[in-house]
Amino acid sequence: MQKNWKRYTVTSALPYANGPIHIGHLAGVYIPADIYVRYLRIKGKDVIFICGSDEHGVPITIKALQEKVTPQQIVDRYHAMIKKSFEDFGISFDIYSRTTNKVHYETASQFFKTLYNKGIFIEKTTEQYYDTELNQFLADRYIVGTCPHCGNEKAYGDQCEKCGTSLNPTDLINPRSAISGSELVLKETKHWFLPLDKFESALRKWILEEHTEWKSNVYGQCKSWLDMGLQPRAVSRDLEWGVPVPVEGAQGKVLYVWFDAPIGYISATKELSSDWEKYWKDKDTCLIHFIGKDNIVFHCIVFPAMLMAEGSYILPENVPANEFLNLEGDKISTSRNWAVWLHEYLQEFPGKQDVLRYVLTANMPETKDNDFTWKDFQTRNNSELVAILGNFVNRTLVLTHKYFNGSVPLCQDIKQEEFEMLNEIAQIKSNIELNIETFKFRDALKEYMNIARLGNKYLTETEPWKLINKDIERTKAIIAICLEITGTLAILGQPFLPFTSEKLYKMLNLENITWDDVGKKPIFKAGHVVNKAELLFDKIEDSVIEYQINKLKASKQNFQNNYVQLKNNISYDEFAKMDVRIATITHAEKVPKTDNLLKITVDLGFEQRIVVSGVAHCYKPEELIGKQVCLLANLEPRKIKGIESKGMILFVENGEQLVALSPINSVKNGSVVK
Ligand code: B3M
Ligand code: ZN
Repeated sequence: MQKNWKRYTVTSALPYANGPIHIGHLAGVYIPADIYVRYLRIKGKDVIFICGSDEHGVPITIKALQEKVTPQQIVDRYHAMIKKSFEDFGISFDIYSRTTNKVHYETASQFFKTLYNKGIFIEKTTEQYYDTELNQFLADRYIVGTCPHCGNEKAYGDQCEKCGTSLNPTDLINPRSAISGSELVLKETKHWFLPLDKFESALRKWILEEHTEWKSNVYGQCKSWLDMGLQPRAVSRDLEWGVPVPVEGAQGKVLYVWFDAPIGYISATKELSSDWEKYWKDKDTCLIHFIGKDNIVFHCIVFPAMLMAEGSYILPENVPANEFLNLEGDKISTSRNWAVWLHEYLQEFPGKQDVLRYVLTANMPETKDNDFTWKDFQTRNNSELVAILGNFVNRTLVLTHKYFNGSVPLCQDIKQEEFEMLNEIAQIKSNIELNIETFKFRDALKEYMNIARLGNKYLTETEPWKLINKDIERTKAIIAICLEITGTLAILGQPFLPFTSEKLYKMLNLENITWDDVGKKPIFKAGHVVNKAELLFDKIEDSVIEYQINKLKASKQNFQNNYVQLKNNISYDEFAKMDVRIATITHAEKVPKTDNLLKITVDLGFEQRIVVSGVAHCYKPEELIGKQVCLLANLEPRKIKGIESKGMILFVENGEQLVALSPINSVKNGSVVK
């Protein structure tokens, strides 16, 4: 440990609550952070481990629009799912919060107001595209048009995904709304800008001079951002979903998600501890941000500039960002379902969290992108975890029970080379410590496994089974030494393999021994009784791996057949909440001043309902009269163009067309769809 810090605040990037998490998240951010924090705790440090769901931002509102639900419903679904996945994998946060919490709104608003009142922001009025049908400004991602570089007609306002050019919305030819399809008009709008240029020299000094020890991938990216020169950056957006801008004249404007999200670390700390300020304002606190490389600019430039501007906060001591993990040679992609989702992994490999933690640590993309393959997963499980670590522990415990009834023998006959081996293990422990403290987790894990390799080699070479009947003292010494090594593996394995360590502690009846004791005093006293061996790891067969590889191929195929991806499983209880009824359409008319909306009256038997549906491009009003349709009758009513729409008529997507769903026989209105 470098400076003797009084305490540690460790944060890990707040995952967007718009989808489940996958192995890339674990390898990039959450396993390194968890190893580091578990180590600090074992060393007796005062440390808090902070995370939570990032619940604002355009991707969430896009998903809500796609699914015709509210953004809150999206974040509620995925916040719960993500939180459970982290718990299942032993990512040991002290708090996993969320940025739609009240305390976050208060904290983010107050932070903005402090900067606003200090006159930090530049207020600028610019022209932005406005959707006259929806009556709202559109974020870049909601604007589509023709790319001026390659002619792609579905380029977005921030980037053309075909040729990769980054764009401004005003670069697009024939820009239109990606939501309503309507033409757009340019309208003036005011936003607040953080003058990053004003903090450029302070940031340059802080990073390039005072933190030359940062990882080269982080240091290098910061240097190139600083060398390009920093520009003022808008910290507000014309959106409904987000933390409202807390000043006069900011109606319909929210904080830019990357302004509010990092403040989520602070608000989560407030939730965790009334003593939160010492973790964010005391110079003796070491603040560490674990993130992926795509978040470096926000954690090393934007957020530190915000903290400098506010004036009372400490700055991060280190930001050990990892690179990306690929999957079977291809980028992990949510939209292409090219991922290993944590919730699915646990269904298919129950109880094997540590196998995945081990493989992802061994392949951690610490300095460059790396690849996860199912073959490597199987090989590391079978030839490292089973054949080395599991095998050594198992043989040691089996022999201890076979020769000494499970009791640790008195060891009186240690040879010089055995002392040397135990010293080598003590040295390995120091290497593990140094590697963890300098964020080299792959190397730390390799060192850890060298202890198991040494144990395995020692047991194989000394062959106690050949000595037991002719030299009991030597047999006692060998078994006692193997138990010491097994105990060392239990204690030093805690940051990496928490589930396995817990099993080992139970098998060895380990207690009252600390990390620091290892290598300084014997772990076991003669006569200590250990329990029977349990299998720590079992072999993974080829068929299991083939299934996983075929599953990935199928999702690639699926995507290529452009089936709409299946949504995540829901419970029967969730399905049962929906109340779908049969109703007859008795009247339909176009909604004035709209291209695609019909105001439809349906007869539910027990009542008449008005529903607004976007199907004018598929049906003339008169075509619908008398038709029986399926109505989601208990959907929260919504105001659409001033009309209260109560429910949703179900249509099937058929390419660009929408086809009404109708029972094949006519039934009584109000009948329940099961
Ligand atoms: N929500 C995650 C990402 O960019 C982003 C991190 C916020 S940390 C304050 O994938
Ligand atoms: Zn293009």
